[in-house]
Amino acid sequence: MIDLAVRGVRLTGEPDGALSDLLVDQGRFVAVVPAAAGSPAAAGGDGDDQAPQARTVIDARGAFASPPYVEPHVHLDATLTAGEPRWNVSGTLWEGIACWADRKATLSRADVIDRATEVLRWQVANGVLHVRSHVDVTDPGLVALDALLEVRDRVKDVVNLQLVAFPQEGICSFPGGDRLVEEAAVRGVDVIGAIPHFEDTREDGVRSLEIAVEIAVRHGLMLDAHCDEIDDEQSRFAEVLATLASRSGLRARATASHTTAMGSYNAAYALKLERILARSGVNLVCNPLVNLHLQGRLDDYPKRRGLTRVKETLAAGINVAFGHDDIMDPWYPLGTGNPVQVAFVGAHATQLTSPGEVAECFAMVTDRAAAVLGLGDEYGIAAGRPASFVLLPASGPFDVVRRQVRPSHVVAHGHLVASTPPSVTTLRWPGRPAEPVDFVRRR
Ligand code: 17E
Ligand code: FE2
Repeated sequence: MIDLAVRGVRLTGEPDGALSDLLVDQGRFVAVVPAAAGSPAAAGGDGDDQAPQARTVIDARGAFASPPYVEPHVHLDATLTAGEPRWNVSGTLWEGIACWADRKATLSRADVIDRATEVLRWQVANGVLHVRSHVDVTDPGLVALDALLEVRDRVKDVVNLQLVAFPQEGICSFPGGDRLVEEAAVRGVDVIGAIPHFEDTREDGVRSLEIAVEIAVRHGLMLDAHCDEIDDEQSRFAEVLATLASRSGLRARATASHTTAMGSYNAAYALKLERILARSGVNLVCNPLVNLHLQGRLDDYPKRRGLTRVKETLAAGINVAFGHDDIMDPWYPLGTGNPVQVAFVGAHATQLTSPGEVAECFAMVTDRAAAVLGLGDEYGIAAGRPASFVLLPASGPFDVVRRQVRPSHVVAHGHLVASTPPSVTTLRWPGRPAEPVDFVRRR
């Protein structure tokens, strides 16, 4: 008797109609097998003999089973503070940082725990079971850091939370910035951050990356820097990050987030940079919702999109993921923490719109984001791995993104943690009987 059997799922890459069963025990997949004939076998039920008995059976009815969504970039310390103490009227990154500095002064541990937990609940309901959150450590009290360390522990049975020591106001430009990042490493963050384009000088920007890499290596941590998040084509810290990642050995354990200036570089420099990035093995994270909103604010027309070069960097063999970045905070007033919206908008914004490219956008919120977090064998649908997955009533990744399909089931370590019944729209077309519409093209 095993804990859970999921009967009749479609796995990515399988030919149409080939269904599988997922067998789960003690929180891990024990086998992924061709679907057993006959109806689902519940404990004590009358299923066929070859199918092992399970305490719980989910009849997937041909739903697409995917590893869970992975959120590679969000700011849970600031989430749900939009409008506090004032709204970001200009819509720039810089006014957002100023609004946040005011709000940061009023933070309490309970306030951070309450907001972060609320958004993690939304994320899990959307099928996200791995989250990398930045937390601003340019606060001598480290209030948000201590709160999120507690949240990380409280939620660990459901969602795997990685924390990045993010020096929002700079490592060199903020008094004691380097000591605060070091202290965050000692208190137990998973990843070291930086923000070189915000430092007062180019030299401080370079120095801040050197400090961040040194702390990461010394503590055995990963690195994820906000890097070149500005419409200034002169902002060129990605080359520094990639080179330090190569020389320090961090490589794929390092990530350059945002890199929006890449959308403004000339072609000659972009080609040079793509080679440096590819050789280094670093990851990129593009945040299409937020950078479409923040960037280009000072442009007349034509207005830049303000995103990194996603299509070109993917083609150069660089791992790129999509992140949400913000959910209702000083930098972005919208959002529900749903990665399918990120993939959908990302497809448009980066012009990844052929069927294969739309499927790639799905990978950028699942497998590619998992690689950013370094999840390795702790991610994916295969025997021995954690039984964490989503069922999507869709034919595959392209269909999920096109129709913005919600997961019907979210399973974390073998436990059903969220379920969504299908929503049905009934069309009453003149002269026809009332009929359901699901936006699937069948002819
Ligand atoms: N801080 C920053 O520097 N950049 C961002 N996109 C956000 C916070 C959300
Ligand atoms: Fe960010």
